[in-house]
Amino acid sequence: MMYQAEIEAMPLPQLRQLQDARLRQLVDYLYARVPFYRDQWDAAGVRPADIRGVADLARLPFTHKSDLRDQYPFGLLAVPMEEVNRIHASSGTTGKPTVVGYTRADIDLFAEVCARSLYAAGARPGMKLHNAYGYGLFTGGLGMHYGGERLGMAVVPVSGGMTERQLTLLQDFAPEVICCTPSYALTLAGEIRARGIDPSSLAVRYAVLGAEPWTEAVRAEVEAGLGVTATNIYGLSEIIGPGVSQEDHLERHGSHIWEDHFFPEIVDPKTGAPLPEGQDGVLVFTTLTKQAMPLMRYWTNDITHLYYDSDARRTHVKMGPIKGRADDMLIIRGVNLFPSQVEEVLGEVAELSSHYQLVLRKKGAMDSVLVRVEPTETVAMALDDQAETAHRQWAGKLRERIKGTIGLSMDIEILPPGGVPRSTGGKLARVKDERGL
Ligand code: DLL
Repeated sequence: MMYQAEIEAMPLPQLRQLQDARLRQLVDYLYARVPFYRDQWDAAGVRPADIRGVADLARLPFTHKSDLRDQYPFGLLAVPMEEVNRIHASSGTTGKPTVVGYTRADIDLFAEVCARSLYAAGARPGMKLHNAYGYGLFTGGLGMHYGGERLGMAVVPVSGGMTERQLTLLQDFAPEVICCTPSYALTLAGEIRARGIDPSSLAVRYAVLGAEPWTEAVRAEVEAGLGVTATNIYGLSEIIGPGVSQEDHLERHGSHIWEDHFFPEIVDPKTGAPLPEGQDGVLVFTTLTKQAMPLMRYWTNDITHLYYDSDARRTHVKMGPIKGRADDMLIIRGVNLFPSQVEEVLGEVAELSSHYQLVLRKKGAMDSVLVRVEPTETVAMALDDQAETAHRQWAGKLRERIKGTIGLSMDIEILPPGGVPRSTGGKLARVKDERGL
């Protein structure tokens, strides 16, 4: 499976026709098969025939994560269990996990969009894929595994963790492509450096990073530290897993949403009203071709914007980086704060690395934010006895920039290299809440 121009570069009017036809089928399918949707649409006074195409989508209610929880575990399945081939689940921070079922055709689709994504990331048939996403209920491991196989790669199912062994395999198996979380790519880059391994001695050339938000500063650090071109892959279990959108390795600006299968909308986080191209809001997806558990207007909670890029080699709409999740948003002394905003500012202070942690505390009645950061190793090594002065300077610089761009005064703590918690393979929690709420 290679680049499919007839799909990926399909003229937009044709793409809309395809989406409209698929949506009409989906509406009939869900209405006939899933009581949750039938009841929801009946209550909203919308009949399947009212939905003639994606332009009518806004007439239908959203599906929220809470709906998946209410229907736990299998209430949203549109097929009998005999037709289900696989079940994944994502563990929320609270309560029951979110369950997703796949038919054989869904698994096939999952492999296809992951193969398409890997190809866009630079992977080619015949290359080896070091797959360091976790295997298990998490969709990252198995999703990328099937995608790599579909593309014709030799997949090494490493899974997360056991960094020592990962380094051995990277050296000995000489994979050209690695996929993992961006925070774990930083861990690997740090360990490679600590062992004095020259990144250019490794065969790895492409890194496909996702499952958590990351920034251009992290990209630069991973690219230098591993000797790769790093691209973004986005997805979520409810929609399918990884492979919902992917950056092109030559463009590296915005991730194409594979909208022949996943129709995106951006809506106002408060009112749910559709927002125009370019405006930040909540990303909402409708799965156009899934069988086992198709979702209508699924509210992802992820904040980003959509845009069409006429310079791109593909026509499918692009999404910007995820700014944060609507439920990650902190309100500190009345100011809305996404952790990623701090990460952005951090990227502007050259002496400091991309590793950071936010600690929330109470200072009297007020919330305070402590930013824990560390200098890059090169900078730290060159310091000698000047450390204290340098630390004070960097802390001052960072504090000022944060105040200037975000509008909040934060406390800064500079730790020695390695002082900030590292990813061990899974998703990394950047915020430590010590407020005891
Ligand atoms: O994280 C699927 C995945 C696996 C994507 C491997 C990419 C690579 P969930 O565990 O259900 O699925 O978590 C989905 O993770 O709603 C976002 O908040 C976040 N997320 C995923 N990819 C990105 C990304 C997988 N590239 C949730 N940038 C999503 C920012 C991401 N956030």
